[in-house]
Amino acid sequence: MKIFDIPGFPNPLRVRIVLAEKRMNAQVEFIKVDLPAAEHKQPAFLALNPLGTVPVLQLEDGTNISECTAITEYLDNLDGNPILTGSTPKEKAVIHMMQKRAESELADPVGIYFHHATPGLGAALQPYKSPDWEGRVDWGNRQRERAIDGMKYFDHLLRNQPYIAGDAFSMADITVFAGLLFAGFASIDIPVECTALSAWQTKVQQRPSVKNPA
Ligand SMILES: N[C@@H](CCC(=O)N[C@@H](CS)C(=O)NCC(=O)O)C(=O)O
Repeated sequence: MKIFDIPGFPNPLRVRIVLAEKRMNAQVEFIKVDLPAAEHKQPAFLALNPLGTVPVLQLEDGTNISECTAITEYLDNLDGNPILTGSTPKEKAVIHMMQKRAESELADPVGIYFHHATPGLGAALQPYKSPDWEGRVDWGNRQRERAIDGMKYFDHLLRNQPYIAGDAFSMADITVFAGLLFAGFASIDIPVECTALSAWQTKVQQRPSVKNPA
């Protein structure tokens, strides 16, 4: 299997944590995509993922799978022993619900803020991401507020349960963790009163897969 991505970026990290949790590092070859140079907006990469985002998992038969959730489902279920995406219908439903909230209430608003209210990844990429970005700053700043509301939501949740989807670590935790990483990169701090969220972040940072992702 091949993974097209760039190390250190939030969504690639999600899949790299999954690979480490599943001990599958040796099964994957990484191919670096130059995001600041907008390599992922050129025809060769758009043939892999028309949405122009990383990561992309390419299977041996040439199938290209984008979207971290889909990639995670594939990798987690390959050995018939899912540990991150649930094994019962109820577990799967709750994990997917929380995973979606992690994207829609935290990671996505951070991304919109970063790409539309700041210079983002720089001059080569900005024309693809936000051609008239100076006209979108207000909208981008509103997403910053939404991301902070998302942090408060997850903080509230974590006051009563150890992990985002309940009692066990799951892909929803990985998505919130990556969302917070992106927020830090975009200089959106966790509010000081969100002590449960900060404590959870510290706990997740201690996991071997997070300390040493693929
Ligand atoms: N929903 C996508 C998000 C992927 C994504 O936004 N990846 C970022 C890297 S962290 C990216 O490709 N950014 C460059 C761009 O959007 O132009 C997923 O789950 O894979």
